[in-house]
Amino acid sequence: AKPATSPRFHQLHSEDDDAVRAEIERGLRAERPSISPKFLYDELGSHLFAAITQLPEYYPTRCERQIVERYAAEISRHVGPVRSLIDLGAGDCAKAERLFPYLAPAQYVPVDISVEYLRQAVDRLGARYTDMDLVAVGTDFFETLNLPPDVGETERLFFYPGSSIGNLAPDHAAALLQRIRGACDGGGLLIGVDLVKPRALLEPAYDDALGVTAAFNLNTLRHANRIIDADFDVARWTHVAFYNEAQSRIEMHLQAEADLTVTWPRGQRRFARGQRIHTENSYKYWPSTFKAMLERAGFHHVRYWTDDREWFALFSARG
Ligand code: AVI
Repeated sequence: AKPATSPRFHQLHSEDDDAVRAEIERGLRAERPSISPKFLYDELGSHLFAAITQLPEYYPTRCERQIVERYAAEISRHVGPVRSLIDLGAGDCAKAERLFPYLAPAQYVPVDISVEYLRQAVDRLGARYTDMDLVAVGTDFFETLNLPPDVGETERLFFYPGSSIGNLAPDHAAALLQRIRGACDGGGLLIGVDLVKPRALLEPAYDDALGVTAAFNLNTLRHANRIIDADFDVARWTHVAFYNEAQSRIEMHLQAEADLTVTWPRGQRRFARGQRIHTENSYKYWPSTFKAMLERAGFHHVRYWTDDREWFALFSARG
């Protein structure tokens, strides 16, 4: 039964400000400058990403939704009984909510780096699903998957939709899968994965005609300005996105449109015209490669479903 105190909010981990500043400064000073993709998601960045998911060019969200709508009953049979649904990077919780009628979890555990961002969504869910135990967890699950003791230990299903796994380099993705496997203890994993496809389909999804993805990428510079008190002039940088076929990944960069000097209290960096800051990779997988990765992480009974065009896959695996 649902405890009287649901929903509950746990903030287990938040990075300290100095570490965040140091990480950005290190990336800017590097020979091949980069800013981690996590800095795409300040408040405006999260709204811009939500707008991206509505663009005609950005197919992953729609493909995944089609798979869930079409195969929900089959997926839930494969997944088996679910007591705790643990949603990694839950955001507004909308994707998991679509599964509630099929999986009927007794407990829903949205996990995100910031509980604050989750709070509104979870309060809304609490009013709608009065019998469900809601436990929101603020933790960086790339670092650790220690969950609070009130998260049920049996019949756990981890849910990691949207192909967010694609934003990790394959060795980090494999390490995260292993960590999930270790935490699911007889339960399972439901995970969305974007598939390899021709460049002509991939590139517009990351360089749309309205320029929403460009704004999403460029907003990183504003975010960096706020964090390290730098003076990036966003107007002098442009968004670059291309498919690196050899590595099966979309790369996003920001390119200096003139010789520029960027200054912040503890440092400075010159960028030559045309020089780039790498901001994101988005890996695309062959189904067989991803299945092998899941099996190497210790998962078994791996199955996947795709949309009509076989652009996106939703994998289910037992842990
Ligand atoms: C969140 N992640 C799966 C998105 C992707 O497709 O890699 C982020 C994104 N970057 C540009 N557009 C969307």
